[in-house]
Order: sequence, then C-alpha cells, then structure tokens
Amino acid sequence: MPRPLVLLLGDQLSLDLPSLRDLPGDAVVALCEVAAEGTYVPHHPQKIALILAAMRHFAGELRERGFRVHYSALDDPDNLQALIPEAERLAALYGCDEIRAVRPGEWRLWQAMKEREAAALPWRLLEDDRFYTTPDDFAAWSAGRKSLRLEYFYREQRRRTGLLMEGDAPAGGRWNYDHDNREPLDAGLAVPEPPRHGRDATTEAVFALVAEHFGEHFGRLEGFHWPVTRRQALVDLRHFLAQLLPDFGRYQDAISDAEPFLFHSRLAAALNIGLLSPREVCEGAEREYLEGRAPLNSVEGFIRQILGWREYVRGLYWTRMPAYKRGNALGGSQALPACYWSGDTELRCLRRAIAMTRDHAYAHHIQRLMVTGNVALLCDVSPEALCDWYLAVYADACEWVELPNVLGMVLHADGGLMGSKPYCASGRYIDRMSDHCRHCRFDPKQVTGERACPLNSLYWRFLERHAETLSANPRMKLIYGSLRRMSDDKRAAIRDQAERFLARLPRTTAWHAEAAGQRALHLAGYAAEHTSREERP
Ligand code: FAD
Ligand code: DLZ
Repeated sequence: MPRPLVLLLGDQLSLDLPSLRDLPGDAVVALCEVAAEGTYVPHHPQKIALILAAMRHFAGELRERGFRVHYSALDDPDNLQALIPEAERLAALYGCDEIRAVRPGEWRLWQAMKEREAAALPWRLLEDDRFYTTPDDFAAWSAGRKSLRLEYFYREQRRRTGLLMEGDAPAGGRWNYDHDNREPLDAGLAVPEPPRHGRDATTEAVFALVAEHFGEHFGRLEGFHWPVTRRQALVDLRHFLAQLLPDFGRYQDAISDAEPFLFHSRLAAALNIGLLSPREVCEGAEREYLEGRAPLNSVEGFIRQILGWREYVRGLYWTRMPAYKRGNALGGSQALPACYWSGDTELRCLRRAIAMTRDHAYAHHIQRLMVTGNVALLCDVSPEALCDWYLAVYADACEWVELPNVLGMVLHADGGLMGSKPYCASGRYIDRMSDHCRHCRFDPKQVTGERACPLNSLYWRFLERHAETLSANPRMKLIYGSLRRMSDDKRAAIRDQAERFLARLPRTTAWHAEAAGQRALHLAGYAAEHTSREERP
C-alpha cells in the first residue's frame, strides 16, 4: 500500500476532492504557503489574504476530521517557497512514496507535475471532478465542430443535468432570457449590503503577514469581506439567493458609479477556491425559481453563467493550452496604460472600475468586459500585459477562467473561438448602461474636440484598423456600413483625435513591483534555485 503525500493547493479547499478519498491512515495531507505563488504576478493583497486565510482554516477543518496534516506557513524557516520543491521536501520528510495532486487551475503547474509522473518519487495526478464537465468531456463535445459556441454547449449542459428543464424542453419554453436582462439602473435603487464576516485570530494573523510581505502590491487590504471558511461562504450564498437573485437578471448588464456589487453574487472567489460547489449553487438558484421566489430570467441568467460560461471557458482552456496563451489575432502589442495601476485617469468609467478593483479586488462582469477590457482593446494592449493584470487584481482570478475571458472574450485574440465578435464599444454604450458619464469631464455624444469622450474616436479607429479582419463578420456589417458612409475628412479628424489621445497616454511596461516582489522572495528559507524552471513566471 503506497504512503501518499496529498498536496492540496490554495484553490482546492474542498472535502469533496478526489485526492482525499480512500486515503490510507498514514497519508499526509500538505498545504503549502509559498512566496512564488504570491508573486509570479503581483496578486492583490485581498486575494492573497483570502487564499492563505482559507487554507489555514481548511487545514484546521481537516485536522478536526482526523486527517494528518502538514501546514507549511509562509514564514517557516525550512519552507522552500515554491509548490513542487516544497511538496517533494515534505514527502521525503514524512517518508512518503508518492505525491497525489488534483489537476491544478493553471497549465504551468499541471505541466510541471506531469513531468514528474515517472520520477523516483512519482506524482499521481487525478482529475478534478468538482466541475460538471471534465476536459475530456469538453474535448468530446468540441471534436469536429467548426465553431464552438457557448449556446450549444449550454443547451447540452442543461439537458445533461436536467437543470431548469421540463421534460425535454427548457423551463418556460426558451433556453435563454438574455433579452430581459439589459436594464440600466433606476435612479435611487437600493442595493443590499454584502454580508460582513467576523475575523478570528487566524484571519488576523494572515492579514498581518500579507501586509508585511505583499503590502506594496496594488490593492487595499482594508475593506476585505471575502468568506474564508465554508460556513462564511454559505452565508454569502444564502444572502445572494434571498436578497439579490430576484433582481440579478434585470440589472446584470448595468454599471453604477457608486455601487460595486449591484445584484451580482460575489460567489466566484468562493467557488474557485473550493468553498462552494457549482452544483450546490446552481441547484440553490433553481430551487428559488421552482418555489416561486425568483423569476426565470434571473435564475436562467445566473445558471447560464456557471453551468454554461464557467464550464465552457474551463473546457477551452484545458483543451487549447498552451497554444491558446500565445494567441494574438488582432496584434495587440502595447503596454498597459499606467492608470491600470495608479487609477489616475480622467475617464470616469475607467477610474471608478479601477478604484473598485483596488478597494475590493472585485469588479463585476460588465466592468471587466466593457470598461477595463474595452479600453485595453481600443488602446491595442498586448494579451500578455492585460492577462497578467487581470490575473493579479481580482480575488477570483485563476488562469483557467481568467485567460479565455481576457484573451478570448475581451481581446478577440483567439480569432473568435470564445466570442463571435469583439466586445468593442464607444462612450455611448457606457452612457446607456451606466451613470458614469454625468460625472465625467468628457461628453459621450461628442466624437472630436476637447470634450469628446476618448472612447468614441478610439472605437472608430479600432474599427478602421481591423477592417480587413472584422468587416466581413455578419455581426459587424451594420457598424462597418456606418464607417463606410463617413466622409474622408470626418474619418481623418476622428483618427487624428484618437492618435493624439494615444500619444499622450502614459503606459507602463511592468508593475512597479520588482521591489515588492523581492521583499516577499526574501522570506526566510526561499532559494531561487529551488524553484523549478516550469514554475517560474
Ligand atoms: P456573478 O455576476 O454573480 O455571476 C455568477 C457566477 O457565474 C460567477 O460567480 C462565476 O462563477 C460565473 N461566471 C460569470 N461569468 C463568467 C464568465 N464569463 N466566465 C466564467 N465564469 C463566469 N471569473 C472568474 O471566476 N475568475 C476570473 O479570473 C475572471 N476573469 C475575468 C476577466 C474578464 C476580462 C472578464 C470579462 C470576465 C472574467 N471573469 C472571471 C468572469 C466574471 O466576470 C466573474 O466570474 C464575475 O464577475 C465574478 O463576480 P460574481 O461572482 O459576482 O459573478
Ligand atoms: C494564488 C495563490 C497564492 C497567492 N498563494 C498560494 C499559496 O501560498 N499556496 C498555494 O497552494 N496556492 C496559492 N495560490 C493559489 C495557486 O496560485 C493556485 O493553486 C495555482 O495557481 C493553480 O490554480
């Protein structure tokens, strides 16, 4: 009987993990805080605090349930500060003869683990069955299809799971209620406050550690209210189902200058690190519909995000990596605007989205797609620069979900696998869906001139620049028709306006973070030579 060391990663905090099943009594379960994971991109301090606090609480829960647990704390002097060497050190320490791990959330780690499957101390890799679909399921679904579209994948998921199904037909007669889900906010609408969770000594200790070692990363630790235990995550789930779900659909696409969360669930972080399962969340939402407490447009819209999009992007990620990450169909090559780190921009929508990100390690989907995403798309930012930013700044960011959303959905860099057209938008869209513009010095109705919203000229410039690739797209025919009807003079004036804006836009080649990263890497025991090449960013 092998004596395994089970490595649980910071986003695998679930008792339902396959590596925890059928363990011999002398197995050791290891959780390792390591500097390398905190710094390969400069994660937001709230994200690091969430993961480390949740890891520490989960280790306690495992011990209470009788597991033999080793916990490597970040400041343990022997800690090798990178996951693979640290796990191998622990396996040797406890005399284990294999290391078991469930598929991680990032390809770089999966590859590094796979290369050790045949090592003297072998790694045994298990599939993560907490999702509705495995990468193999997705590969089988996508095989032979010319184009992959969420809608067809989602319908099959509904049939397979029976969620929101009435026999063979979708509940209410339609698969998709999106057209009911595009209302802007009503003035004076009251949004329920998110739950505040108590902080015990374990969480407070993590806060001190994060402030000390990662305090210089972008983002504020104050204002943290993420759930760090399953119990707290269930409080958030119940709050969402009772208080927010009924209005989730209607305001799903709205953006507010004041309210960061609106009627969104804020559940992605808890789902992604394992405190909640997608099944319990979707079934909970379906129950609200079946028992008449939430309307179908909200419940269907919400379930589609998890049963559809979440599974779809994961399938894409695992079946297309590593080539997927090199995609750059529109040739974005520019550095990130400096304001993504500083928040210093006159564009009100962008300033608010970045401020909310800094304060909460959160922005809702439409802000990520249509504000920070859209601006980056229109400013030709390179996929690598933008992906690194998104991976760093959101509490829910894991590469398997971040990469397809940023590279595919926002930048159209995968050539249209993820979305049939780029989500480019002008200032008029922001004005329609938000109340930002009334606080902004720019006018969303003007295209040129001193007060013109820069998004307008950038939008037309983007269309002109990519006409060869995009003008034949049936979903963009209308807008290219408008571009063609513009006089040459008008087009030249717009182009000039956009180019002047871009020429003055401060960019940054890297986060100011060498220094902060180095601080964390100087933690006792860290030795760069222990970090495997594959694990290095
Ligand atoms: P809600 O609006 O309440 O949605 C419910 C749930 O549906 C979410 O919790 C999430 O699990 C799922 N979901 C919704 N949209 C998507 C989507 N497009 N892809 C996958 N799952 C989805 N989500 C992440 O979990 N991690 C990321 O790193 C991430 N990066 C993103 C980057 C960009 C540029 C964009 C456009 C989207 C990204 N998303 C990411 C998807 C989505 O924006 C977040 O899941 C959502 O904003 C999280 O907030 P919420 O829990 O309140 O979501
Ligand atoms: C994000 C993160 C951070 C900041 N720290 C750790 C850590 O110290 N130990 C750990 O096991 N996981 C951490 N994580 C999450 C990992 O980055 C994540 O598990 C991998 O990227 C794979 O998804």
